[in-house]
Amino acid sequence: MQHSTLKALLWDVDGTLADTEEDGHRVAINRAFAETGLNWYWDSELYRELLRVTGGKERIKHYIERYQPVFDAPPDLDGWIADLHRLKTRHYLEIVQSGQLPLRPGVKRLLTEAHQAGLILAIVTTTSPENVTTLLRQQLGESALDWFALIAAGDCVPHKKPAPDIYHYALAQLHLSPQQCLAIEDSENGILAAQGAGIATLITHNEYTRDHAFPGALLQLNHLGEPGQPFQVFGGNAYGAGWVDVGLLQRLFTPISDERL
Ligand code: XBP
Ligand code: MG
Repeated sequence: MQHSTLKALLWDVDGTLADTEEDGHRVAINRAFAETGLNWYWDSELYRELLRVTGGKERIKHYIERYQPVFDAPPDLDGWIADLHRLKTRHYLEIVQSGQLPLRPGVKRLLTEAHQAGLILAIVTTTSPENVTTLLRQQLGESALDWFALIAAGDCVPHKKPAPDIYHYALAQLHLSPQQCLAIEDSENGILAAQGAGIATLITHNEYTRDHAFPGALLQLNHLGEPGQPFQVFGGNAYGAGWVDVGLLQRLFTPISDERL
């Protein structure tokens, strides 16, 4: 087993940093549908299924193909979807800027502690870049953006999660090996992407992803915990801890060695 020191935390955004899907992305896309004069509506039950497709544009296209087969699609459907998605993103940014999407338990504490401990911090997400910077600015303040060595987001790679592309891109940009990194994710697509790049992964599931499968997760929790608000363990060994701090991450950190891939 090749042993490396933990050098970097690679953070997913939606469902991990904050519960952005139910009251953020889902509300925003429904507002975009309404503003465009479409009678489409994604309730929570349908959205749970649609979340299996990552990427807002890809999700809209999947919805049309699967649920609106008789939709009179414009000649340039991809261009039309891109315009609709830009409208959705505008609504989403308004929701983020209103402060309605707080960081999940333990996120601000662990980001701060990891930054102070000298760990490299990076964002590795399927969502659009402006969604990330706006959420970080709103919830952590302008200066916190400097904590992140990289924001790898959205269309910067051809294939979104569960493909490992975005994680490979992040490793290349950071000049790090997978054995030096730990990913923090919330979904099956997320862990498949991270582990596909050989990166050990800690899961904090949410109401949308609690029934997903997380094969090989270092730890599966309901959130990162706070002193006085302990996490619940759903998989792995947390050594009796009640919240995730740098010390626990270093104790947990077991790089995925080649023989485990
Ligand atoms: C989650 C996603 C994103 C969001 C919507 O990304 O799949 O597509 O649902 O954002 P992650 P966009 O969990 O990797 O952060 O509409 O900007 O794609
Ligand atoms: Mg996610």
